Amino acid sequence: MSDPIFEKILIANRGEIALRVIRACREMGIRSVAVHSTADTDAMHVRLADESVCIGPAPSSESYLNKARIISACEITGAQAVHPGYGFLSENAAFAQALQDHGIVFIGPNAEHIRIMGDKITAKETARKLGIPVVPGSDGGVADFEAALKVAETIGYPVIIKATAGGGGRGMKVARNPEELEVAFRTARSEAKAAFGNDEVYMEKYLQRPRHIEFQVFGDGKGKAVHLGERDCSLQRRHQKVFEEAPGPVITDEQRARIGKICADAVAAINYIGAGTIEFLYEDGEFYFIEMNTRLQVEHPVTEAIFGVDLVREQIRVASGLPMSFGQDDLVINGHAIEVRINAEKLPNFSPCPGKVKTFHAPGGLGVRMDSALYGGYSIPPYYDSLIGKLIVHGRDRPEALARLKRSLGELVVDGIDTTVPLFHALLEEPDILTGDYNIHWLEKWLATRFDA
Ligand code: MV4
Repeated sequence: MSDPIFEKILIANRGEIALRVIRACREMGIRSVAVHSTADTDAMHVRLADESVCIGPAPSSESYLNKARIISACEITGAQAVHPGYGFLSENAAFAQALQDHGIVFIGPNAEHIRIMGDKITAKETARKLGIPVVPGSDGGVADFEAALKVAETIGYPVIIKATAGGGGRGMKVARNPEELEVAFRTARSEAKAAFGNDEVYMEKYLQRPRHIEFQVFGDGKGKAVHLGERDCSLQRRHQKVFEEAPGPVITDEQRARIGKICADAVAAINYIGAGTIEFLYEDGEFYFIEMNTRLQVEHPVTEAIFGVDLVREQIRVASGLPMSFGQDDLVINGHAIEVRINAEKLPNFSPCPGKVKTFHAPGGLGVRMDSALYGGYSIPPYYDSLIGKLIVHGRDRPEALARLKRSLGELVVDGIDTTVPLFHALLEEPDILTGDYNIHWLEKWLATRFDA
């Protein structure tokens, strides 16, 4: 093996994340292959890649989610590896396995790690055994209402019932007393069955006002791993993050070092390879594991900003067998970063608003990064996610990052469609946002009082 770096990588994704991966490839001297649906012939990722393959019609199920067509595209173009981005096939264990069976490298964790973390009970059990603090709750699945009552008596009300096959907030029910538990348990079961084809549910103590704090981890697949601190992603609407920042405004250096080491040691112990995120709920100074994501996340740029690392480059390095280019001692936080997600949506209802972009002007200047696949004259197709750009700002401290966010939002021009930009102008007038005093319920409460009162 003279040169372990791949010569050609296929990107099984679209939009800004496809550009993000193409850019890393170009800096590493690796050729890039875009795949696209017939609705994306004019998309920026197709233009920016070295070559492209049309893999099917507009619906994702027939294009970006079609494993066989993506593998065929690898064979046609001679791509040696696939970067899945986020969403689509990024956490699909069968896809990772199928690529391996075809001698193609999946740029991500191995199929077994994806599978373990995709099952929320197995994930929690694995986390607990690895020394990660977890939310008190049932040991595994809860078979019937009688068992649910016993668990609730042990951990105390309120409790939350979650679907084993769920995630992203779907299929959850809260109960504050035994009467509510009966309804919640049966509803959770039947909804889980309908939504995921699996009616297994588990229970946890319900945390009433937590923050969503997630730790970025990275492993070399050979027992070495690091953490890159946390992101606070508490500002969400219907389980969609809208504003993320790093470091977390209320997390201390001591907490970061302690929980970060627990996370890094855990992923090292399982020989985890590549990027991962360990999600916690944080309340009253305590961290409680809820899930692990085995992919690069949408909000990875805030971590890149404060640590000065290129996470996609590292993913490609370790997938090709090279060592990570940094160790824990090299990872020092510099300043503060904030990301806002700009969606093609019309306020106040966040209704998707695809259409033709007349003018697009991205902001710039010191500490400003705009990741977007938009261009003037582009027609946003109605088939995919409404994310059209991420504005990431970096400053020496949080107030500087906030000032830069306000300044750069003012420079951004997206004409022809509605976007969520006005939401961020309004948020930047809120004292709680300026001080960092928010939790997972803050945004929905604020939206309700502002728009529904
Ligand atoms: C919880 C919780 C409170 N207590 N678990 C929602 C998505 C999924 N990842 C986990 N979720 C929650 N789990 C316990 N034991 C509250 C939520 C939750 C939430 C979590 C993170 C970010 C936003 C949220 C919004 C509503 C509920």
